[in-house]
Amino acid sequence: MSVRLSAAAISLSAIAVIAGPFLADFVPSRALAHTEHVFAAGEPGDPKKPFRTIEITMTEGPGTMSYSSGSIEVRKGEQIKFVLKNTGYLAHEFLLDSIENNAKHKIEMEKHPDMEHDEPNGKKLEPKASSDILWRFTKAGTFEFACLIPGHYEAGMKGVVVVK
Ligand SMILES: [Cu+2]
Repeated sequence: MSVRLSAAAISLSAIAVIAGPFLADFVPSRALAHTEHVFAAGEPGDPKKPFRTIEITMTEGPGTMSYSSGSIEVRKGEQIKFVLKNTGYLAHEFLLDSIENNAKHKIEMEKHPDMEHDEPNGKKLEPKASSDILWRFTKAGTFEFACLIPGHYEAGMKGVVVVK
């Protein structure tokens, strides 16, 4: 990691020498690259194209937290509009990603539990809030939606989308 960072620092300073005034243009695009995202589960949907709507509620029960659906099957290429409703008393999330990415993200959330999510593949919903996600499943496989607020995943807030 430190080797890669210092290599990047060297190439940046080399560019600074060569590019001079153009560096100002270069730096912001590097910063933007950080927020660019290759989504594991497909891509943001196109509202002009047909989609199927699936409503998912999020709530808590005695000792449990869950989504109203724990397993969803879709066809490869299909667009799904997830209509999300938090009917509980706590904030919840719906983060659609690969199982591996959610596992990594979960570790980050344990360090930064107040992380906010409002992304094409993930939303955080306050109690009684609703939102939606339009998603196109371009890849076959098993993906996961999860709430990574510490403790929620363990209490049952996870589900799978099986794309065939
Ligand atoms: Cu939750």
